[in-house]
Amino acid sequence: MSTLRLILGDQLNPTHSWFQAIRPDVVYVLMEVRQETDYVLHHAQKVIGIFAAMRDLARQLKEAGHRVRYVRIDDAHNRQALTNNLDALIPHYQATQVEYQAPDEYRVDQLLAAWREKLNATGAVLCSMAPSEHFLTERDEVARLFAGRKAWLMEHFYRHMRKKHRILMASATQPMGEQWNFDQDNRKPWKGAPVLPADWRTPHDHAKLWQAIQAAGIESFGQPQAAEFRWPLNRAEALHDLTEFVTHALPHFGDYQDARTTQGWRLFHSLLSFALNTKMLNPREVIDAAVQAFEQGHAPLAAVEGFVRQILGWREYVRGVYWAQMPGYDGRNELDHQRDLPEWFWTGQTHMACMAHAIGQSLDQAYAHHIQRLMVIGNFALLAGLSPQAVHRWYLGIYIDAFEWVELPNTLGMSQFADGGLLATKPYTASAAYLQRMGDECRTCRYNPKERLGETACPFNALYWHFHLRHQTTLGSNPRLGFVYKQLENMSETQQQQLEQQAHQLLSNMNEL
Ligand code: FAD
Ligand code: DLZ
Repeated sequence: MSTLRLILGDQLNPTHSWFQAIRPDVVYVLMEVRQETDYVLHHAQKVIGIFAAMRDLARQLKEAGHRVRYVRIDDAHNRQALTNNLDALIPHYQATQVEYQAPDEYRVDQLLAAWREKLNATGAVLCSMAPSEHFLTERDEVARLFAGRKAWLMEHFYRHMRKKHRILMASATQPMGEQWNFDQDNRKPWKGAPVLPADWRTPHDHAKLWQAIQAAGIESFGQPQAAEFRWPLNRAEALHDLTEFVTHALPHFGDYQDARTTQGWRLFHSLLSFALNTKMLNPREVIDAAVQAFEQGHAPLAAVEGFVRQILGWREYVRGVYWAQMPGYDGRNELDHQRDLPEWFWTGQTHMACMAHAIGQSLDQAYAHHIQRLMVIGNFALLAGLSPQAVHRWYLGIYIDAFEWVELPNTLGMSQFADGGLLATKPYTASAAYLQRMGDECRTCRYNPKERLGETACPFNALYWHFHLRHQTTLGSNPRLGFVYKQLENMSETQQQQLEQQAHQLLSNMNEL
C-alpha cells in the first residue's frame, strides 16, 4: 500500500510541505516524457535545463531519505505520457492514493483532472490535487478583483497587492516614497556605464544529458551550450544567483530597465525567471531580498519598487488573467493578423541590427530581457501583422522561462494586442526613433532610423504608420493613441500612400529584410 506523488518539471521546490516528513509509504514520481517535450518546439536549453533540474531534485530527495521513482526519457518502460506512466506505476507500487500539485498550465490541469475523475470513479485509488504553495494569489483572485470591469488594469491589481502584503508601504494605505510607481525615473538608455555585471551563474557540463536527449529523438532548436550550461540546477544555485543579483545589479535595475545594448545581453536584469517558474525560488523570498536591500541602503527605492512590481504585480497578474481567460484565450486574434513568421526568426539572420541581436541572443542564451521581447521582437511581429498564434508558439518554445500561464498573456495580450486590449490599454508599438533612443543597435545597422522611405529606410518606420493606418477603425478612438492619429491627420494623402507602398514592399519581402 503506497501513495504516489507526482512532481512536474516546473514544480522543483524542495521546501514544499510534502517533503517535511520522510514517509516510507510515499513514492515521489518524476518523469521525462515526450508529451511534455513535444507540445511545442522547444529551445535545446529548455529541455536540458528542465531535465537536469528534475534529475537534481530526485537526487536531493533520495539523499534526504525519500523514496523516488525517476523515469528517464530513454527508460525502456517509459510510456512517454504522464498519465500512461502513472497507470503503470499504480499497480507496480500497489498504490491506493495518487497526489499531484496544482499544475500551472491549463492543458495539464485538464488532463490530470479528467484522469483523476476516472480514477476516483473506480473506487480503488483515491486521487487528489494539492496546492503548489508557490504563488501569492489564488488562481481566481485577479478575476474576483476585476469582476464586472472591462479593462483589467495591472496598476490597480498591483496597489491591491502592495497593501494586502504590506510591501514597500509607509502605512496601511500609503506607499513608501509617496509614489506607487517610479516608471518615469526608470527610462534611461545605457551609455557604457555603470559596468555591466559578469555572468555569476554556475557552469555545468550537461554534454551527456544532451546526447541522451538527442538520442531519444527530441526535436529542438537554438544553441544547447551543453558543455557550459549556466541555468541553475537547484535551489542552492538559484539562491546564489539571487544574492549576486541583489548585490551587483539591483541598484541599477530601475534606471536601465528599458535600455538595450549590443555590448551585453542582459544589462541589469536578474535572470531569475527560470528559477522562479520552476519554483526553485519563491516569489516572496525574492521580493523580500530586494526590499531588504532598500532597507539596508544598498539599492534605491526606484530600483527596488521597479523590480518588486514585476514580481508582485505583473507575474501574479498575468497568471490571474490566464486562469480567467482560459480556455479560448490562446485562439484570440482581434486584429486578424495572419502572416507566418519570417525565416530569420529561426536563425537571427536579418539586416535589422536590433532584431538580429535580440533573436540571435535568444537562440544562443534561451533568454532575452523584457524590452527585447516586448519592444523589439514583439513590436516587429505586431507591426508586421504576424499571426499571434504563431508568435505565441515561438515565444513558448524559445525562452528558458516560458510556461504558458505566463508566456501567453504576455505574448498574445500585452505584446500582440490580440485580446483587443484586455491587458494593455494600447498596443505596444514604436517606430525607429524610440528604438534608436533606448538602444545602440542602430549604429551598426544597414538601415537608417531617420528615413521612412527608400531602400535604406528602417523598416520599423513604414510598418509603424501602416499598422496604425490599417487599424484606424479599431484603434483611432483610443485616447492613448491620440498623438499618433493626430500625426497621421497632418500627413498628406500622398505621404500616407507612399508609406503604405513602402510597407507593402517590406511585407512582401519579409525574408530578405
Ligand atoms: P527581470 O527583468 O529581472 O524581472 C524580474 C522578474 O519579474 C522576472 O524574473 C519575472 O519573474 C518577473 N516579470 C517581469 N516582467 C514580467 C511580466 N511581464 N510578466 C510576468 N512576470 C514578469 N516571463 C516569463 O517568466 N516567462 C515567459 O514565458 C515570458 N514571456 C514573455 C513574452 C513576451 C512577449 C513578453 C513581452 C514578456 C514575457 N515575459 C515572460 C516577461 C518578462 O519578459 C520576463 O519575465 C523577463 O524577461 C525574465 O527575465 P529576468 O528574470 O531577467 O527578469
Ligand atoms: C517544459 C517541460 C519539458 C520540456 N519536459 C518535461 C518533462 O519531460 N516532464 C515534466 O514533468 N515536465 C516537463 N516540462 C514542464 C511541463 O511542461 C510543465 O510542468 C507543464 O507545462 C505544467 O506547467
